[in-house]
Amino acid sequence: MRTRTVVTLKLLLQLQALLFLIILSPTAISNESGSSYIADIGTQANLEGLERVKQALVAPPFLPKHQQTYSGKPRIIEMEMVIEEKEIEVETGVFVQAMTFNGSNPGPMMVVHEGDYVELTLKNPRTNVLAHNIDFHASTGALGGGALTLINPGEQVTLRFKADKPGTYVYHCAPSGIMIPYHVVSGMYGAIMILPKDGLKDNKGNLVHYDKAYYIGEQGWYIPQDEFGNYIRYPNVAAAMGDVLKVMKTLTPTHITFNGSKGALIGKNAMEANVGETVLFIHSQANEDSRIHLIGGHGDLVWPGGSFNNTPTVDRETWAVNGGEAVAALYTFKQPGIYAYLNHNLIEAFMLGGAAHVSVKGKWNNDLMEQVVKPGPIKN
Ligand SMILES: [Cu+2]
Repeated sequence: MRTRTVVTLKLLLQLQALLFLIILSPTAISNESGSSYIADIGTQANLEGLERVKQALVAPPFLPKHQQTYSGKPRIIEMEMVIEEKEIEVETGVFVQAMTFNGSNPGPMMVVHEGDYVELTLKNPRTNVLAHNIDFHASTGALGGGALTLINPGEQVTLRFKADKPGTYVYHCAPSGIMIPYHVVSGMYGAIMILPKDGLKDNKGNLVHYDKAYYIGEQGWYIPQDEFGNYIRYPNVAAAMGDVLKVMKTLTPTHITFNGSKGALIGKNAMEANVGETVLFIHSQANEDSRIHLIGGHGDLVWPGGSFNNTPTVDRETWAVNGGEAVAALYTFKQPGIYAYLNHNLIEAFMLGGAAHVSVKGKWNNDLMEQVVKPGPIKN
């Protein structure tokens, strides 16, 4: 019975995928092999003489190896991601049927330079149940590439787009209709950083360099509960869908995670830095709004909306990350200790899980702060 439901759903989704191509993408037509392409091309890409470079993607919070400045000709940066529908334990004993790019939540951070071409091969293994695609907020046209990348289980597709807007941008799955929020709040998003060729600049136009960079993907999960309040576990993303959509409609997440599970970046998995080091934090939220605060520190430079063409704002206490964007913030640590990096809706941070730690080593600076008298009884 369950198998039949899944198969029927699969067929429905494939039909939906076909309708999506016809309705939402009037310029996308199918050739004989069934793949889609854009008709009536006005400008052809000229890739002659451009170097091809493969980028090995890594799981967040880490970034792939990259140069902070690059003065050569644009390159074609080849990447590959495999879509994985999988179960994730968001907190001890609480499971979700997640959808992921490359098996991590969030998907990997990509790093290229302004003017480069991103050439992504996306694979949807036969073991998955649903059709998926990718919408790059950094790209231009065809629903951010979504109209050209919809693939059923057992298919792969390759998309190329020009990274012409420097900044940090979300990418996410966007199949069609209600599937868009379902896939995104099931974890199917990540981010790309497009660095200016001459590097990041402060508010006065001076070059800035970072010693470390971390990528944090925040998201709300909407996990159904049974009549006794126990979280329900499902066999796959199709079986979970009806109940999860009901919880999604309340707009009230049951869990908020920084990188896939409560405490994923806490304790031995805390982000690390040394006093004197400059750290770039890239924070994305693909659905809900957030407001990021580093307790005991600041955002020395924060690029509004994640665009590196904006002059960074300085000395921020808290900065907005709107649903659907990635924002970069730079901070040079001046004191050692454990810093909480969190969503400053403190209910979301401390009761739902939206928090991480940065463990900073080094020498304390009494000039910046000192406990002058230890706690003790009140004296008259
Ligand atoms: Cu998807």
